Amino acid sequence: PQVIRREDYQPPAWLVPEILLDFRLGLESTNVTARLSVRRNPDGNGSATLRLNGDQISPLAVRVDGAAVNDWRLDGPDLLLPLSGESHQVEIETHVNPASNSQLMGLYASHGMLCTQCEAEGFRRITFFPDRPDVLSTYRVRMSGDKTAFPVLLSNGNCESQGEGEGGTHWAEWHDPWPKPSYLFALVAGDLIANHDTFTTRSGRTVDLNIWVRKGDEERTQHAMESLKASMKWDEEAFGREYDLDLFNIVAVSDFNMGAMENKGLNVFNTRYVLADPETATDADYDAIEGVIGHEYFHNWSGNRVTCRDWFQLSLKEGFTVLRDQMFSADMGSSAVKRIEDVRILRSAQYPEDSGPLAHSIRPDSYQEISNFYTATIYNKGAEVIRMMRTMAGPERFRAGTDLYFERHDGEAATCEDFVKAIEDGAELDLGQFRLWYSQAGTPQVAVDLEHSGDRVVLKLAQVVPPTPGQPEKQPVPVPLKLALFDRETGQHRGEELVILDKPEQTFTFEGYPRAPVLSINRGFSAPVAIAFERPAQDLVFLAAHDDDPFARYEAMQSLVVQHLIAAVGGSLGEGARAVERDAIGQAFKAILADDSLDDLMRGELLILPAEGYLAEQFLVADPTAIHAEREALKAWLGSKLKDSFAELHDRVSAVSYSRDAAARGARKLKTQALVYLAAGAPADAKRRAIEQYRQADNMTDRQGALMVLAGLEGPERREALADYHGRYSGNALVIDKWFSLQAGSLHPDVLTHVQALAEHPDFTMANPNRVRALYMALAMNAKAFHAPSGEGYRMIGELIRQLDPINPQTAARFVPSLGRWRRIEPRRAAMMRGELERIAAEPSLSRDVLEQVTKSLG
Ligand code: BAL
Ligand code: ZN
Repeated sequence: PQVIRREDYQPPAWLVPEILLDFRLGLESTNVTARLSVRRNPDGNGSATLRLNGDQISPLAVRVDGAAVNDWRLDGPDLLLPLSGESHQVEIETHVNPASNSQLMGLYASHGMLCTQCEAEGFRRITFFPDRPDVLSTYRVRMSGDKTAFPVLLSNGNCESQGEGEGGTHWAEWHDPWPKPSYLFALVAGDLIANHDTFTTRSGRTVDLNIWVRKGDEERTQHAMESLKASMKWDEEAFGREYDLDLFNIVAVSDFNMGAMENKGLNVFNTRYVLADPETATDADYDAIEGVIGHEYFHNWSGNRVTCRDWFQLSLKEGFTVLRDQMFSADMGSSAVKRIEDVRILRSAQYPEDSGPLAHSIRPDSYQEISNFYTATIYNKGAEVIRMMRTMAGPERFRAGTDLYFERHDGEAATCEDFVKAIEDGAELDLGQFRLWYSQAGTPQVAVDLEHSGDRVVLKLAQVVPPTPGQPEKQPVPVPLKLALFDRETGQHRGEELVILDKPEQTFTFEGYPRAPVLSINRGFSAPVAIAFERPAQDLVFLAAHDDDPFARYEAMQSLVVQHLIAAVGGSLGEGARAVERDAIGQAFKAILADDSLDDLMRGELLILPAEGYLAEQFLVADPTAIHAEREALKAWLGSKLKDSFAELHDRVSAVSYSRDAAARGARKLKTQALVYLAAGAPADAKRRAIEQYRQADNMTDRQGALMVLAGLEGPERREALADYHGRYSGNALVIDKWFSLQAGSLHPDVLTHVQALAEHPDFTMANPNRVRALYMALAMNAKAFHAPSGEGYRMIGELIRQLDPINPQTAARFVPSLGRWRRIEPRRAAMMRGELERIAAEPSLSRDVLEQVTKSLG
């Protein structure tokens, strides 16, 4: 397969300032005529040949300046057209069958509607075009189709005219005044209904807002609409960015590869990030909707007005936009809890990527299939890297930097380097060495040592950036670390400091400390690094109780538990030491349960045990069964030791009635957490409570929490609750997705048998990515089932990848990393995981998506 390299970038030889698209729509047959105004690029290589990318399409007709031509040729999937002059009108006709498009890239059919997904390279499955993000065009789109099947016809920009056609058809013409790359093109046609509202921008313009859904779903769009209006207001205030069209449309689609897509003026969303009401959506669903609506809206500036020069710059728009959506959600709710959640995602999804065979820097150097690079590294580590610039500059200077970035590059296809330079100039920050964060992969490891003598504290820091595939040697990066030194008697510190570790080893000295202080470091998670700091459990207990930085408090709890579980799994813990350490953890839990100064949302964070994936990361070679067993044993010990406290907690929060305010959401979070600990330590009481919680539930958070606990237990109550839930919500695809996930992700010993049966269930389909992920991603993330000693979990995921690849390669490839971590798993299982990858690699025709991931994972 061809490897695309960043260093090979060449400006396009031809530009396309304008394009006119004419769609004659049909579910099984759509004809597309594209008229391109092309102009030779003065900065291009002067080639007289216009290269138009295609993918599984063929030209029905090619015309240049109105005359049919036949001197074009195909170069693989691309069309090459010789052109003699400086500018021409090129017209091409193509034909597509949306109903047979199971890849869900390009133009496809979903439940009788037509929609598009073009990022990254889907536009070339619709028509021939220079399908690269640095070719910006203004779009006029005409579409016509059956009025009954497609009463609503949408594209980017504004609808300029519409009318009736012959034979029960109608048509509409849309115009988007803002030049954009082809990946931001969108078209939707279907029988949809809108939740309509308006937003008045800070300059006084009224923007029409529509959220389009299938009939019957409109009642569940209000939260999305509120989130959209809040996003529009927030971007004006936080980044000075105002919306730039008179219309903003969102369409919800149930068959969708991604979460959502930021097409200019016409965002297309996976239904799961639009539809919510208390009966069917959990609090986490509500939060996710707010975050994704914000994310896509914020792309209007960070992505659309300033786009990417090439796909190696993907983090330019994604990292920055994730940071913006994180800041937005933090401002809308609890910033402390949001920060903790963001770090948890980074550690569970990105750290394993950074230490595995698919590790890549946030600005990669090469790829085979760009769809494989929509990763936690590009998105979440990308956001952390930009967040570090903000930490070093401070909010005001950072804002000056982003203002300068938007001003300099508005209307352009920019690079990550352009962004860094704008922040450097606007925020007056030297980012010379900092650029290494863009080019080097791997999570920096920072070793911490603290010495105290007399009045002096000496902090010794050392960093190593570990080798990653293709990058054996690394240089030290600047690591901004916020820290505080606590007096262990008063529980106070003298103010937070920011130190920058930018050498392999560095020492920082602090005077005036007659008592050895307790160090709180990487406060607020100021740098995306792994800290190694061995210290007494009592210091962690102290910070868990006293740290005034909420993230640091959470981190102290996590470290306390991680230190204990590493020792327990490693077999280095005698019974005496185990009892002492468990006691320290139990004391810390008790203090958190009793601390009146905590709100329940934050209390919930402090009571979460570190994820198994994060624990596995602490070992060079992990034994997932041992990690699972020790973690469950600790959970059971806590559940039994503190059963009265958890029962009391469950009683207290069960009395709080449903509302969307923070107190009630905190109560619901703790309700299920208390159940989870009780299920591990006092199962009979937990079962009774879970049944009661399920029966009394007037919202999905409570019902799902109870069902999750019941799904892990034996007995008829489990079957009854699962059957009740399925019957209650049959027909609601998003809730049935949860029904699949809960079973595949459960603690029940027979999960693998359940998953096998669920794959045969009439509600299961390989055609819907949400349903596939609901069943199989839940299994791949269920460490106990996935890593079952028989290897059956690996076989099921391997078989899924082989079966799904011909249907939807993009989604299939997302499952490869779970098997790809074989080198970090104990040898017997590693051999079985590797065996599955080899079986996939032996398939006669693999997609580029899966082939790239499998080859790199085996390499
Ligand atoms: N651009 C793809 C979807 C997203 O990140 O918003
Ligand atoms: Zn995005």
